[in-house]
Amino acid sequence: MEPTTQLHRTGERLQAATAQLHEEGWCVVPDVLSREEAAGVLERLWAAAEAFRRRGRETHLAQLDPNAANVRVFDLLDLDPVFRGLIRKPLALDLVRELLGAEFIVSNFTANIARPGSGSMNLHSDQALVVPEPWLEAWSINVIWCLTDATFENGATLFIPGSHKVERLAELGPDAAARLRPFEAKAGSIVAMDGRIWHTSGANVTTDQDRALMFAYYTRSFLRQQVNWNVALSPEVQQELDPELRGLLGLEATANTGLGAKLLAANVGRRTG
Ligand SMILES: O=C(O)CCC(=O)C(=O)O
Repeated sequence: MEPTTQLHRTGERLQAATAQLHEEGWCVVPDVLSREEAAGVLERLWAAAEAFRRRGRETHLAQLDPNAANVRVFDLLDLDPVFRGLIRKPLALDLVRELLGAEFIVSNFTANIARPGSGSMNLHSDQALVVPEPWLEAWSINVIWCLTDATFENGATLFIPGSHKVERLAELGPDAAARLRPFEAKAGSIVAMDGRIWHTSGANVTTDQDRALMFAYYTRSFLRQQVNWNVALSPEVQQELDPELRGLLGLEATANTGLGAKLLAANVGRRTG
């Protein structure tokens, strides 16, 4: 295929994906990484999990997962530059910008490897974790990096279609769990999920397949991040960050001034004289 045709097709695919993100609250973009690249990142993730444990941190969190078959890795951005590359991947940032607008920051970046025998966590929306109801607009988005295939059997994330329209907890209804559907995607795909979508991890009922996903969580820049990057990133890592990444992490000296700047520009009710 001619490179321009290929670009055109990629553009069309992305347009369809972003339209779906707006309408349905989620979309899957395949082949963001090749299978080989995804396998390479997965190798680095396992190394990061080891390094995380060497820091004395647990990869099983009983408050999140029913057993140790879920391997949780936090501190990704501190542990390996490969993750600092993924968090700012232009295509991921395009999807974020599409939903949240130009002003957003990185709230968190974590991994959950669901190994055979792992079970589901509690149903939640990521926006509900950081903003009290009502949830009227998309103020957050999760970009899920699939490092392995994600299937219903190996524990793909389960979500409730249409739940980005849920404004209050009481609207979820008693049959919420019965409405769950899997986000199935190939290794190397991105699943972009509006922060208001209600979801949970699936149970991995296979005997021999890991399901490895990484969750890059971005919010509007007026929301407090889940992680305080000033503390979570070592001084050495902070030293190497360029201004763009510092800005994305909310590490520049200025914070939470975006809405003020817009208000000033609107020049509302200025006294004349
Ligand atoms: O691992 C999954 O599929 C979902 C994880 C999740 O929603 C979370 O950790 O908040």
